[in-house]
Amino acid sequence: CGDDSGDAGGSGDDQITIGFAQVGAESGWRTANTKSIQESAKEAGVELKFSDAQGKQENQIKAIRSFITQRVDVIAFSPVVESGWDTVLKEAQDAEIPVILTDRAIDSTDETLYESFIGSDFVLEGKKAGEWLVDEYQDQSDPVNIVELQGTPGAAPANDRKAGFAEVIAAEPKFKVIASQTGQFTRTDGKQVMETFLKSHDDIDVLYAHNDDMGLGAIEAIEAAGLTPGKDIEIITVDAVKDGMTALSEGKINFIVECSPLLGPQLMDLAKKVAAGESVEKRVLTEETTFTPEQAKEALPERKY
Ligand code: GYE
Repeated sequence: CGDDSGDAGGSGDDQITIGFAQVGAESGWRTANTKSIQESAKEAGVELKFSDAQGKQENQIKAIRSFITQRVDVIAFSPVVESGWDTVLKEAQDAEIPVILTDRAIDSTDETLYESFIGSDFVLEGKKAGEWLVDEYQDQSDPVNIVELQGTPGAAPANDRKAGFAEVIAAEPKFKVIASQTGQFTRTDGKQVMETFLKSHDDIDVLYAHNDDMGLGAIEAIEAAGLTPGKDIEIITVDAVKDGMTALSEGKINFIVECSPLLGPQLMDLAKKVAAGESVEKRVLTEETTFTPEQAKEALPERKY
């Protein structure tokens, strides 16, 4: 595309170019999300310029600036963290390139900086995790000691999953979060941080991990400490990727709140509309469910990611 020096990106036909700045490859969720975006771009006949920021905001900002220079039709990205986007998004706006937030939100007060935000309600996910816990321990009056593995500091899903969970369990003082630290949404950090939790606390009842990968890493640490995950320590995670669902079906995880990474088809749809100057919904919510071990067993054979 773009042999005409006058119009590098927005050619007259309906082929559009999307510049997508991805967070990185920190988790199974992210891998499935990348695959969904790449495959659906191909299916939709969209040219995709894909950049992997390796977890760094500065790399995402660089990628967005390069998409502006290349004059793509639409910029989409999944913000590593919530804050610090106004300047670069203003640059996109000045260049008249529409932006679609994918998966994660930003905390800017200027809503004109993006056309649409497609993704999950992370506060709701945290609440669902909390509600399961309240129900699970309804007959117990003794304290319930919880440790929490948070996602990437400053990321919307980390902030919101923490907040939603905290709000629900605050209703009952028996629930105590005795330790809460980031595990960066990765298996390695999840394992490492769980090891330190286990060293400083011998009374952990529950682990709440903001994603499956950290939960899976923590399971290794729990087993290495001679404890049984899912029994000695009950585990709640978020995402419901295949490895998480497998651990759930084996009873090593007790409950998973689903967060769908399959945002590709909807993103292509939105991008085409936005590029054609059509108005789109400012907020597109992903539909999600929750899984118990029995439900995981049933869902696993059909699970695509
Ligand atoms: O839950 C986690 C990933 O932003 C919803 O990022 C996404 C989160 C997902 O690394 O596994």
